[in-house]
Amino acid sequence: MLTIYSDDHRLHHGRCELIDGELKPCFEMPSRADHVLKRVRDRALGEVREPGDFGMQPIARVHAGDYLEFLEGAWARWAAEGNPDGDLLPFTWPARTLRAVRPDSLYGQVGYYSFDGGAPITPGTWQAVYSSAQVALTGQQAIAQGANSAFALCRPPGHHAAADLMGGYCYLNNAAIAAQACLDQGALRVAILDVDYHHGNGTQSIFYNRNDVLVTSIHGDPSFEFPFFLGYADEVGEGAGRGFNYNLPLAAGSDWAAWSAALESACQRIAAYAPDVVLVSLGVDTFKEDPISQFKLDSPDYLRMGQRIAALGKPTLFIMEGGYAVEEIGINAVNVLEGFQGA
Ligand code: SS9
Ligand code: ZN
Repeated sequence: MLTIYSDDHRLHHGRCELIDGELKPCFEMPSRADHVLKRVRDRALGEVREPGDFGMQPIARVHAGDYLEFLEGAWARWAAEGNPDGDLLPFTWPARTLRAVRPDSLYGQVGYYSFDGGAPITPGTWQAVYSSAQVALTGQQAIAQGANSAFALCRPPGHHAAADLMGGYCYLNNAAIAAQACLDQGALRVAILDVDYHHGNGTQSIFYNRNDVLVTSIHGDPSFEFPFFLGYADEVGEGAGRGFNYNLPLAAGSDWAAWSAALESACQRIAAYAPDVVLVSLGVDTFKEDPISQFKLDSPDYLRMGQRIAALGKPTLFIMEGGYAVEEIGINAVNVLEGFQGA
């Protein structure tokens, strides 16, 4: 299987996140991608290729122009205002009772364009997220040219990013950008299977009123888990999109028995949809040792996950999302790919 990877991910290295009342080093760190790449090479999965550059056009098909302009320019504004020593982080959001009108100030705008305080902007964030989207688009191109599978080793991840919102370590929605590119190049139906431990709220919101992208997601129930405000089973899509969003929230402590039953259900829905291509938002934070998650999958389970996805029999693009048990992230992610290939 072809892997697409860019070193540019290193340019994004947030310093800290607020957790349990303390500032701790960001869980979403560059060594995550290093471990995955090393495992891809150790297992001789296949060629590792640099991304091409498809420019801003395919990104602007998914994200709002004003949001992209903000993201690209935010660090320069932060530095010009004389604050270059720390990451730019939001601390006020247009929540209920406040007006969701974009203010002129940088602090106002960083709150306006985010839904949590988990997406720091650093000097290299824009270049890193731009390249991460190009990694996904290069994987999409390989599939469009006839590959039966590819692995976009994206970092930063993307599934929490909506059309004009960052959050949950995500800035540009790599999976949504790749899905839209498939459609723009002639695919009629794209299915997204989001197996990250967290609900892919950004992906859901981008396609919520559309029937050309089926969004399915298996995740920790938002009644107890981030992102808390989206991801319930009764969110089935709206308008033309009604019936084309399928959430499978699971209880804390879910193991492979519970998880694989949800996977079976998601796969049956995907098969009934008869998509031209399947995009897998591949988070491995479902792992039993993940430091911020509460599922109980074990490393061999990821082989079975890949096997079941392969049984769909569709061209499949895997797009890296979360996974914070850094030592095991490579084993678990590549197990999915090897399970897919060996099936
Ligand atoms: C409190 C914990 C926030 C965000 C998790 C984002 C996962 C992306 N700082 N956790 S896959
Ligand atoms: Zn996650």
